[in-house]
Amino acid sequence: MIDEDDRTAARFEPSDADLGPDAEPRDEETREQGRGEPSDAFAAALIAGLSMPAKSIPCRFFYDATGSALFERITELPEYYPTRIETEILADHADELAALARPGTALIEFGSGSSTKTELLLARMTDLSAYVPIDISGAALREAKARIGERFSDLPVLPVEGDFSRPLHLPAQIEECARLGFFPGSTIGNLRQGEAIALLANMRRILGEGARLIIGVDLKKDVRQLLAAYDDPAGATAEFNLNLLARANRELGANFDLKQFAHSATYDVRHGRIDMHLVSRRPQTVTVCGRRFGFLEGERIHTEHSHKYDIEGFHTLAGEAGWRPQAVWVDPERLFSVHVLVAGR
Ligand code: SAH
Ligand code: AVI
Repeated sequence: MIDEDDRTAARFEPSDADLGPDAEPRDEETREQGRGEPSDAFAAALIAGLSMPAKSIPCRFFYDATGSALFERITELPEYYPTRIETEILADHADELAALARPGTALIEFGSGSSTKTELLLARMTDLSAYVPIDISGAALREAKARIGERFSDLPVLPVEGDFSRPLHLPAQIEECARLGFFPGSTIGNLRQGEAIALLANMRRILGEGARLIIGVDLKKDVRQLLAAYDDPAGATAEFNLNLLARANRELGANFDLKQFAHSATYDVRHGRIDMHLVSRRPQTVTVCGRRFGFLEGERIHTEHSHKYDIEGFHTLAGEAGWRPQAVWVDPERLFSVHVLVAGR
C-alpha cells in the first residue's frame, strides 16, 4: 500500500519532527516561533527548489496573506467540491463530533486557515477549555481569531503560527487539558505518504494516547471532476498557483514575469494524486536573490501534490502512524470522507 519511493522522497525526517509540547526547538525554530516563516526561509527553499534538475517549490509557501485569501476564493468555486461536501458531512454529524469533546478539552486544529468549518464544532462543543488553531499563515490566524473571539467570547483562542511539520510549542495554558485534534480540508493530501505518516505520528504524540483526531480526506473519483476542481474556468486556482511567483517578486525582489508561466493541473493515476505545476511558456531566465535560473520552453516547476485516497488506503496510512479508525462518514456521492481516529494501536 505504501509506496517506498514516496517514503524515501519525503521532505522531512522523523528526527526533525517531534512536535510534542516538551520538544526543545532548535535556534532557528525559536526565531520562527510566533512569526510564521520568514522570507529567508522562503528564499532558501526557492533557491534549493529551482536548483534541482526537476524544479519544485514546497506548497506551504502558497499561504502568505494573498495566498490565504485566494484559497478562500477557491473554496467558493462550484467546481471545488471538497469544502462544500466536507462542511455538509461535519454539519450532518455535528452532535456525534461534539460528543468527542468532554468538558475541559482543548480543540487543536492543524492548518486551520479561516477556521470557518470549526465554527460548526465550536457551536456545539460548549465546554471546551481552549481552541488552538495552528497555521503557517499569520494573516489567516489573525482574521480567524478576531471572528471566533467575537462569536465565542468565553472561549480562549490561542493561535500558534508555524509549520506543523516542525517542532512547535503549544500554549502552556493547555498543558493539563485533554486534547481533541481537528485536521479538515484534506490538507493531509498535500503531503507525500512518508511525510503524511510522520505528521500523523507527531499528531499522535501531541494529542496523547487515547486522544481522537477528526480528519477530512478527499476521495478518489472521476478524473474529469478532479481536474475541474484544480483548473477552474474562473482562473482562481491558476492565480493561487502563480501567487508563488508573485510572492517571490514581492518578498524577495525576484523578477518572474507571471504572464510567461502557465498553471497546469494533471492527475497521476499511479500515485492517485493531482499534481500542480507552473509551466514556462518560453525560454527565459529569472533572477532570484542575485541568482539566475534558466527555463526551457515547457519546463515545469512542481508546486503541489494533492493525494486522493480510498477509505481502506487511508486507514492503512493512519495505521502506519499508530491511529485506529473509530468512525468514518462519506457523502452520498462518495466524494469526500471525514474520519474519527483514535491514538493507539
Ligand atoms: N482547514 C482549512 C484550510 C485548508 S487550506 C479548510 O479546511 O478549509 C490549508 C491550510 O493549511 C492553509 O491555511 C495553510 O496556511 C495551512 N498550511 C499549509 N501547510 C502548512 C504547514 N506546513 N504548517 C502549518 N500550516 C500549513
Ligand atoms: C489545502 N489543500 C487541501 C488544497 C487541495 O485541494 O489540495 C489546496 C488547493 N490546491 C489547489 N486548490 C486547492
